[in-house]
Amino acid sequence: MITIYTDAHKKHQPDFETYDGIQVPYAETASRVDSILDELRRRDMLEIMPPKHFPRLHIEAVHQVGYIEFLRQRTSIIDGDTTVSPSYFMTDTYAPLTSGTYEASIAAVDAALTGAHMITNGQSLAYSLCRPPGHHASHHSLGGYCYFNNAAIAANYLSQSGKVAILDIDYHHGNGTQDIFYGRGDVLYVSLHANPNESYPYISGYAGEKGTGEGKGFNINYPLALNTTDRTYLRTLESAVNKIKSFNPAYLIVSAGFDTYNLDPIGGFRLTQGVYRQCGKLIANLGLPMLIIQEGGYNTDDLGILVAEFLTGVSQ
Ligand code: Q9C
Ligand code: ZN
Repeated sequence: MITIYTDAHKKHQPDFETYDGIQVPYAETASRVDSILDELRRRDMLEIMPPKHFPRLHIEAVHQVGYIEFLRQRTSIIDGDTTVSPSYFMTDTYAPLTSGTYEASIAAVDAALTGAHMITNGQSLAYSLCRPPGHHASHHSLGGYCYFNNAAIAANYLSQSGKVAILDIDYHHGNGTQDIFYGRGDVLYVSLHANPNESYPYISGYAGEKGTGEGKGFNINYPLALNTTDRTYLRTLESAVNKIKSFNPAYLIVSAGFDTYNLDPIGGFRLTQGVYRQCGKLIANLGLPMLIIQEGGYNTDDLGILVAEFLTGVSQ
């Protein structure tokens, strides 16, 4: 398994996120990545490839230029280790800025695009270990630990060579990815996530959100109840996979979050370690060229195990 990775993410280590005006510890830590790298190495599954740098036009195809420039300029004037809670271009207060946030976010996009490029060159499977994650970032807004939408940028890049399906298995609905492709019929967005009436991001993820215009029917949400178990999750994933099969895409992108785990400090599902390998197998059964993009997952003790199990499943 090729893991596309650079340690540029370490430039982004905010001290806090803001919850109802109160500063609380930042859950999206750099140590998440160590957990993943350590476990893949331990299992002899780690083959690191550094990302190549891609021109900004690929980001501009998805995000507003004013928003990209805001991130670049606002972070460039941040002093030392200060963490800034931005006032503009935000969906919520869970994506603070540091002096290295822009560079780290660009590196995460490069990891996603490098994976996408490899897939168009005949590689059947790649894993982009992106940090920060991306699926909550929309055309001109950050939120939920996300700045640039890595999966959306990779999907848009791949869409130049064929239809693309995005399967989002993070605990949270990928509001950014949904927004970006809501009017497009050439990119299918399918997401399994916690019911937005009881979980973040609250603003979207309902089953009735099906796309608009040419995109009508190409946005599929599976909201799931708190305490969802392996059995229900796998059954739902099977339906999602069947929708992707009917769409008949040339490429599959998986927005892979692991905050669905029963011991995740943020998520509210009850998935066990063993289910991630089964999820991987189910998805791999589609037989599509596949780019896996890292999203959430906050139990740093076990995150590496969950990722390794999933990657084992997709490789079988
Ligand atoms: N008390 C990702 O998994 N925190 N982002 C909600 C509510 C924000 C999650 C906490 C969660 C963002 C990529
Ligand atoms: Zn999440």
